[in-house]
Amino acid sequence: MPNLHATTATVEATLEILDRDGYAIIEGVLSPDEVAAKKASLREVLGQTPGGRNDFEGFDTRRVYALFAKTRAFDEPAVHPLVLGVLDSVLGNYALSAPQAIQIGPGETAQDLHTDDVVYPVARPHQELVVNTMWAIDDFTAENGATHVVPGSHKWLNERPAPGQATVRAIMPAGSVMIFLGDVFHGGGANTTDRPRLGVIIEYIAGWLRQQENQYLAVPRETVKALPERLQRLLGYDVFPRFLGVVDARHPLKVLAGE
Ligand SMILES: O=C(O)CCC(=O)C(=O)O
Repeated sequence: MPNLHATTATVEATLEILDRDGYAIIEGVLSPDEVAAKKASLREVLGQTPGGRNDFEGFDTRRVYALFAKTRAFDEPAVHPLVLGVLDSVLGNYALSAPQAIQIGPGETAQDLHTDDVVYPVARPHQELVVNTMWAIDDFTAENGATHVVPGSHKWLNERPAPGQATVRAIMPAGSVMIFLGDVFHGGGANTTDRPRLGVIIEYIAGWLRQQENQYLAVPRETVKALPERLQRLLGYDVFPRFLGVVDARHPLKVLAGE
């Protein structure tokens, strides 16, 4: 299946592919200038970020957690209309979970195949709980660690990836986004090149779930106050009808604004 392109991709076409394969790639969402600016915004913070602490994080991989505290470069991608159109349909009401930049360094080995909704102790099959987006800030190639995906595995019940499981690779030029369901098996690829591969994951969860990263502590309140309301809500300053998330019986946006 060829990748979609931002000039012609629709929410409906993306949903159809997501339903069938568990992931969909849309090329050309960010311009080369936007990609360069986003990469530049992460350069310094990546320089101060150590390698991973275990095999899953990747010893040769740098992960920038608490992303929305550290750069404003992903505020717009987080609310991209095509992505939100898909989220409206798949999750309905949603919040950001664990946004992070992932720079897979030379020499990194392939990550174990996993699902992102595994953090929630809910038996399969279940309604969609998580939708993730991987923004390619470098070209993703088979050699530099393009994400492995097991197409259709979002429909598995008890099946798990076999040793040597066949996968497809999320090969995509910088500026693309891969949208993938929380129950599809995937994992970062090995990087056999001499250059790092940078991607940014912006992950969303159903609005009634606990965010994987505690955004109330991850992003300083003064930073949140300066953000557009849509992003404030996505960071968790919202109410899932009717009462989830209230503060002293008030809407968190009002409390945030000091009203
Ligand atoms: O970096 C990638 O390609 C995927 C990483 C991933 O799935 C994860 O860290 O959970």
